[in-house]
Amino acid sequence: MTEERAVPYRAGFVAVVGRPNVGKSTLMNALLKQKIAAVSPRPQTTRRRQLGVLCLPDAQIVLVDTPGIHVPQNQLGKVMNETALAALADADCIAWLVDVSQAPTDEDRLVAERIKTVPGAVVVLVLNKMDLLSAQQFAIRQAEFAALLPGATSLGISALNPKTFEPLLQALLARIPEGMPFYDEDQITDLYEREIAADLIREACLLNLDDEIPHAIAVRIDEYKDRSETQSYIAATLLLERESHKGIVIGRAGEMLKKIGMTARKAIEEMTGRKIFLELRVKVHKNWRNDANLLRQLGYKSTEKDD
Ligand SMILES: Nc1nc2c(ncn2[C@@H]2O[C@H](COP(=O)(O)OP(=O)(O)OP(=O)(O)O)[C@@H](O)[C@H]2O)c(=O)[nH]1
Ligand SMILES: [Mg+2]
Repeated sequence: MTEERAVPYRAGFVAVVGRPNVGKSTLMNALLKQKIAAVSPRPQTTRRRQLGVLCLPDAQIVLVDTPGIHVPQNQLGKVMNETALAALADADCIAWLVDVSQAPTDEDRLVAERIKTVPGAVVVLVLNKMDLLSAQQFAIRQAEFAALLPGATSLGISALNPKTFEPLLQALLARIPEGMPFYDEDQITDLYEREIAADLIREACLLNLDDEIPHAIAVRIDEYKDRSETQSYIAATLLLERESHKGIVIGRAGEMLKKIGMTARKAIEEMTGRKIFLELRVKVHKNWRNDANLLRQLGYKSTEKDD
């Protein structure tokens, strides 16, 4: 017996793209009402593609969080950009996120140019952080950003305020095709818990360390064991790019590493709902951001074909 639906079911992929730090991961977490992606006040927090499966009564929107598109300084940056560009090409709809509290930057223009190269791209320009400016300033900025990609629908949101999400959801729903769901209702993301934990440890580095140092850190999970229904043990290594970073990351009498560990543990406990025992080690792997093999081992890769 087939079930009759008044509204046809819709399902599709929405690539969430934009320059770094505009709020892509914040928005994905907020739409899912669950923190699955690292977020920080610093650019280049996200390093890989991550799906967020949003199930609505008559639709499944598969959000694709991506690294911020930027001018790369190393192999890691190149891989991050390739990842974002591959997501652009594969999507049913592109949600181009910008920070409307700031004037368009060269990186925003770079993103617009990339989107223009996607044949038949369906784009919603999402002006995020509208909480930071007046309605009048918003209108001026909206016109400035819209001029970078003529023809795209644009709307304002604040990823910190779910009350602003309805017009965005309606715009996305109208732009994804009719079809069956791609994922089970209970699958929120495609990353394993251990991969999200690695990102949350990196998030803790970004929140506690200054300058360039956290950008030169990678996290490798060495062990991830459930000790019981309610407890897990995680051992992870922070890979640093230089010997001189070691002292800073460890800190006087190990204080900094302890602080990073505490921040990360809390975030992982919230994500898993379990008590976490976290052990962090530090190791130098010179120039790892240009080591293609290590980047692949760490899960930073541009396309599925690298698997
Ligand atoms: N005021 C305000 N801040 C926001 C909003 N959305 C995100 N933020 C903040 O912006 C910063 C960057 O957010 P992320 O979600 O990490 O940005 P991203 O675009 O994923 O950044 P990358 O992963 O580096 O590309 C964080 O400090 C967020 O709290 C918003 O709507 N309003
Ligand atoms: Mg991000």
